[in-house]
Amino acid sequence: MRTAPTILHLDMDAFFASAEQAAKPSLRGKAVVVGGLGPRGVVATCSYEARVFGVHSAMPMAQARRLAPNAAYLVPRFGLYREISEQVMGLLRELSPLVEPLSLDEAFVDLEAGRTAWDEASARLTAGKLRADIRAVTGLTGSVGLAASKMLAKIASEQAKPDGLVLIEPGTERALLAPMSVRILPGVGPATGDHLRRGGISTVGEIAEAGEDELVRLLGKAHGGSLYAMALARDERPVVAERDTKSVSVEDTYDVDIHDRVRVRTEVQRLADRCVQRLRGAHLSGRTIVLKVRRYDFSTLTRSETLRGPTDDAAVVREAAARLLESVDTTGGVRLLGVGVSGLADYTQEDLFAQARVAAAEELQQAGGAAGAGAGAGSSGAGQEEAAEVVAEEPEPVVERQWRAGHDVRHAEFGHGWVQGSGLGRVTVRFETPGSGPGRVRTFRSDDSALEVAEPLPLVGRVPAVRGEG
Ligand code: DCP
Ligand code: MG
Repeated sequence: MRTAPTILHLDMDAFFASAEQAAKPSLRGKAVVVGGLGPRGVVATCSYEARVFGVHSAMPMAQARRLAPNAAYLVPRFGLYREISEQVMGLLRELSPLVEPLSLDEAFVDLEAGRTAWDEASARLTAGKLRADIRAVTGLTGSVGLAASKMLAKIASEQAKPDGLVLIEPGTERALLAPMSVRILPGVGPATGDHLRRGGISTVGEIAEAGEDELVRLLGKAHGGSLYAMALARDERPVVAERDTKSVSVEDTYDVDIHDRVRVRTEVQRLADRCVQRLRGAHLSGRTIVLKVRRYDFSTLTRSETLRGPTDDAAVVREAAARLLESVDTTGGVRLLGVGVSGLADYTQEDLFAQARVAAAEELQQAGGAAGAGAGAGSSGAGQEEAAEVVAEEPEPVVERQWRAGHDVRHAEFGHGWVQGSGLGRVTVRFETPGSGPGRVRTFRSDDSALEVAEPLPLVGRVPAVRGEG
């Protein structure tokens, strides 16, 4: 096992609920419950303010409503959470090629492999900067654990919650674990926990005292043996990057739509360069170049081109992105641009530039309305498949008049807001945005033609360079 606390575990705080609070100023500091609102709905998560009442993930929504009748109840907006998750994972990938996401809001990072930390001091510094960056880029807080193993890093981030950083010094692990419940160990669920308790073992220290033979007797060779090792804080599991299923991509949302075609081209070049920087930072190369364009009306197109071999050459990526852009009409204005590389390999070949240009097999496709291009695209090959995957990931936004609690709307006169409630032919809207103060509530007829469904706004104002243009 390593001797420095260079494995980092990040877990965002009350993730879905925090995203909703960031989007809706009137809910900050308030009890917010996100989940299914139908009769059989369950709580996905809730804000820390709601946890005080005993509400928690996976609880039936009806029970949550009894415990916290005055909380705000919202349905999840996965598109928004996925975008934030991509921003967070992007920041993690800047720290190391070894990033292992566990869910939308949680990942392990091997800082040593990224040479961003090698001892306690550098690990603390890197983690502190990461937390500040996450806050600046997403507007949300995440908690970070640092330790010499995955198990301890995860325990540390749990202790750090909310909005904290905990480092477990190598050498202190066993003393720290000893009084804790066996349930803290990975792989110990309620059933194993009960089984151990019947065998007279309820703390991690008691596992260590019982000895390996006793554990194997109770739980069998594989499970018993591995639990005994974990109890002694022996956890050699490496951080495993999911590079085969991921792509490296960067994107920017512009405060003001870009209309100037020359400006769009320049932005695409800049994004291509940034994407290559990130690719190289991760010691990767990729075969498929993906361009993503979200237009003024939120229609989102992806175009991709698959080269014969992988590249990490900025000129190749720039040229491919520019070629892809030529097939996209941007006259109405562009609000988001992205460049990604997928089909990743962890080697590069110097001479691919010439080869790639000659061999470039252009595969264009249009994924109307699909967002999230460049992320999650498969590595296996044809651009066609990737487009299909992107479409499946995020279906076209529903354009029917369906006022879902928590979703964004736009009113011709009052501007951007969100649905606070609806029913009996009425819809109540609170008019506020991530950057505004708490807003006013107004009620409309649910068939009011001045009201339309809107996309989530970015939680943090971005790209100062573009401000004031367009
Ligand atoms: N989630 C879900 N259903 C669950 C658990 C979680 O839909 N049973 C979703 C909602 C959470 C997100 O996954 O916001 C992340 O899960 P976490 O367990 O990390 O919980 P939170 O981030 O909400 O809170 P915490 O601060 O405890 O991490
Ligand atoms: Mg979390």
